Amino acid sequence: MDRPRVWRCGEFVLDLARPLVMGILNVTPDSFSDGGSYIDRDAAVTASIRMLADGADIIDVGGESTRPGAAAVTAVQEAARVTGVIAALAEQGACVSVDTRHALVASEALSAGASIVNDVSGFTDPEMVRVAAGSDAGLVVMHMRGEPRTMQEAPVYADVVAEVAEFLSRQALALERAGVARDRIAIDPGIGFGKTTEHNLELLRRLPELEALGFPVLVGASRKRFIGEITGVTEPQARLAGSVAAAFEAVRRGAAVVRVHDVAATVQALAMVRAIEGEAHAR
Ligand code: HH2
Repeated sequence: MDRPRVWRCGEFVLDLARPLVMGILNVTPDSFSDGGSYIDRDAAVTASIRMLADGADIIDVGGESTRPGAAAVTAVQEAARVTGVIAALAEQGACVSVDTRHALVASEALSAGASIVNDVSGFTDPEMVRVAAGSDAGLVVMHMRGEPRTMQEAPVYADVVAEVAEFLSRQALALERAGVARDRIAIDPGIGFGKTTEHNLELLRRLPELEALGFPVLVGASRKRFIGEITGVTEPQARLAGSVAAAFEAVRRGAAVVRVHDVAATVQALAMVRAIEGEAHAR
């Protein structure tokens, strides 16, 4: 299957000739690595503008922590957290993604100017599919085993890559059947969502098998627990080098988009890699 050249996300046609960087903005009080910092709207907007200046292509705004064991918030609370920030960023011309599992939040975020719906439950909710089909937004279909609260309870797979690939192609097909154009869909193995360290490593190692499904592949490994387990670095903010290495290896194996906390360092690393590989220096 040909590698997709663009990812259509609302008014944005994102060129996939070089890897894209999605900067993470958590407007939550309890996210695992930066929770609490951006609960204030102005601080959230300032942090996002910084990420854009550092070279982020997309800002992913989330109002619910999906960290293992995180407490649930209502969709109304979640929408209230994200819509103001999304509107402010969209007004600045940014390509904004909303990280949500809730159709109500997705719908309000799109009205506020979001161009992408990033659904960690992989569009398994028919209401979410309906919202997606009624928009022209880009969509991220992510694989998660179970629920955030329980997902790390001894996940078992016969073949993690085959099971993730099967789920992602099934969900992408369901979106296409609902009327979503294929070039709006990206897929994501969901690093850390109901997976052990070994599962995460295998997914990264065998990423070309997901790329072969013919959709842009998004990978979010930044600061995650498996990096801590491998390196012994317990503080998420101190996992920069491990996160950059994971982003680099993901891109080398075909990832089209990397979702990261540390935009400047990731952009710098990817620019070096491209230059050494002989591609244009400019990003
Ligand atoms: N990971 C997290 C949240 N959303 N979305 C996609 N598409 N892929 C991911 O790997 C992914 C995601 C978890 O990280 P983070 O947002 O930093 O933390 P929290 O879940 O605590 O908000």
